[in-house]
Amino acid sequence: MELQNKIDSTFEAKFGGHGTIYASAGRINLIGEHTDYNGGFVFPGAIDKVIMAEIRANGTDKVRVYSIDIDDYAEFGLTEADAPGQSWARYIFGVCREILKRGGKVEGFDAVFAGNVPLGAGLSSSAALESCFAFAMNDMFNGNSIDKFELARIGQSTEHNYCGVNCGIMDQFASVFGKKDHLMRLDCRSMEYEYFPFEPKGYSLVLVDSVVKHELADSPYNKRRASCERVAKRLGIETLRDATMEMLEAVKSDISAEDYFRAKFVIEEKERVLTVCDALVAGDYATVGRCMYETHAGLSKDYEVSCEELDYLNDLAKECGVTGSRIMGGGFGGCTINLVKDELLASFIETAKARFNEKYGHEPKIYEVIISDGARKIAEAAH
Ligand code: GAF
Repeated sequence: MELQNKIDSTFEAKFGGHGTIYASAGRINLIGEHTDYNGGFVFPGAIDKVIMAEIRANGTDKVRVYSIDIDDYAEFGLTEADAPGQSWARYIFGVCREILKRGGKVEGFDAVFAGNVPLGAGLSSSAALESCFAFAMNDMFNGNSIDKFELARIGQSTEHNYCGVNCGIMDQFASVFGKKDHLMRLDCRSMEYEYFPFEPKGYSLVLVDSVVKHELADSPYNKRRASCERVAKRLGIETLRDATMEMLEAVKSDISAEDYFRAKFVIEEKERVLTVCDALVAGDYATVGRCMYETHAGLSKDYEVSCEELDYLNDLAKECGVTGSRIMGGGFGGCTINLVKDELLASFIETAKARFNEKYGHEPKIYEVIISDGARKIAEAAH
């Protein structure tokens, strides 16, 4: 309620009156990293941390938007030439443009937004922002005629065309389709998905945020994707979804060592998602946890998207007897996701904080994972 009240009073102060309030969620991913753009499986869930926006049509062809968290204001038109300079505003501009390009309708509006999805933690604050505005534009100007998958694609295309990240569909899918107490297994080739109840008995999921973000030059995320696409091309297949280790070994001498290890990780990871889904249904948390550690090792050694701080957090988890732990999201900083027996939770958190602080001079942030709903309307304009 606190977030909603802050947004509502700021909207009133900036624009007068009230708009309609929408929200969309950040996400966790239990397993299936860097598999989405390879046509593989992912297993995310939306969380209780959101980006929330109050929005009202203003009868012009201009968008006027204020970000409370950044304390910055942007104003832009809706043609391609009107792209705003601020990077945060390009997410909103991109969503509007992608809807218009698809033949949808967007008119001028006033908006105020804020959120509690930690930035740079790998919890997809940008997908939450895109999904919040895509959902709102659909409701306000398109009579909810755009289907949910298209809303997710609008967010993804925004990343590709306006933010320079060639991401897969996982984050926007999770943000739009999230359902309280459920994880979702998505097949990123067929786009079939299934909800899995997530109520681990005797275990908790906890995120340990290193609060480091290694901004690496030359877009390492896009480079990982390019490696995978090169190997798929060499194998004569559309995506690595159809690759096996035997196929990869057969071309090993024709591809770079780097590309080989990238593809090896993806081939192994897509199998792990299926193993984890089955194990979860069977209540076999030991297998879930083992796969999480394997994913971390692969992301660190083969895919090379971890960093010293996250490897250290992973080692700490192992040392504390945590059932499963791994870096989560795109990598290069952010947090680990940990599956912890309830009786170990307090001591693990205490140890992780103290030891990380000793080594890196600051405590990691801890977030308990609460699986929640995705994009939604919070309150009508006349609230
Ligand atoms: C980022 C991307 F946006 C996702 O599409 C996905 O590839 C993820 O990294 C890695 O699994 O969050």
